[in-house]
Amino acid sequence: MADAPLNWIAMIDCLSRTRRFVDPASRPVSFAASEVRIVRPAVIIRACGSLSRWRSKQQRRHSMMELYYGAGACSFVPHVGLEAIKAATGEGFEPRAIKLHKGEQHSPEYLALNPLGLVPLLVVDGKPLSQILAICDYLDRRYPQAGLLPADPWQRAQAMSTFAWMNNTVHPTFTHIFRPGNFAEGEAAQTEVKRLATEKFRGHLERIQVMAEKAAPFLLGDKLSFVDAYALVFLRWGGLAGIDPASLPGYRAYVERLAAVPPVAAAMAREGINLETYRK
Ligand SMILES: N[C@@H](CCC(=O)N[C@@H](CS)C(=O)NCC(=O)O)C(=O)O
Repeated sequence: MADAPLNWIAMIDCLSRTRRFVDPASRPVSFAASEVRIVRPAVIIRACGSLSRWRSKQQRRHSMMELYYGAGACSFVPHVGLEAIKAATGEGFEPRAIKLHKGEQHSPEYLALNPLGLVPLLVVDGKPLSQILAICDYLDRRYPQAGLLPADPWQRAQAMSTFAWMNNTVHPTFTHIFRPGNFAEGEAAQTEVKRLATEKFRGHLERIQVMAEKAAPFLLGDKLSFVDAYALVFLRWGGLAGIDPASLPGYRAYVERLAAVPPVAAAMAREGINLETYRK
């Protein structure tokens, strides 16, 4: 086949951006018109293909996501989200375990990243983002193809309403059980805080059970979402608070199904957690 006439300026521009052809450390290349050879289209196509592969690799390299999480903590919610994103898009993340029981969240290195001393923390290209709702909103907007929140504005608002209730009501109720010392002084007062919070927490779990009994198969319908991951966390926490999951059979059956869904199972395996947390 005869060589086709080509726009050689576009070709040189394309090639000069491709590492395979030009050493990035070298000075900019200049060409005299007489030095330019006409090249077959196939060569150009190969060069541009390799340029675009190199660019995607650079983009991935420049878009590193790290998740700081504690095993069994609320950070499980974005953890499941990131596993779902990995399954849907191939985009990976770096998991960074923080041992909450050893107080690693209060280390100077971690406080430099998150002065709140809490997990989860998502670090994107070195920039930290805290708060579950903000992290999950960011992940969903960046990777809508993972379907972690509904696209329809009204359905999304309904989902956010449940998600916000979980984050601002159910979650802090458990904090009163787990860390009563943050809310009252003296043993008797703390025991009372714990007792009252456990009662309220059970009420919240009963409300989630009503939702779980309608799950089809997930709380928001046919797609796994952040609220499913939160629901699993709460049933596990309930067990730690002495709430027998057998007393919430609809909720337990839904969580058992959920635990087998690949992104959920992957996050559980990494965190080394299971559903057997109940103790009297
Ligand atoms: N409002 C925060 C709550 C985060 C939070 O309470 N994280 C807990 C784990 S579930 C934590 O890091 N606790 C560490 C500590 O209390 O020292 C969010 O939405 O991210």
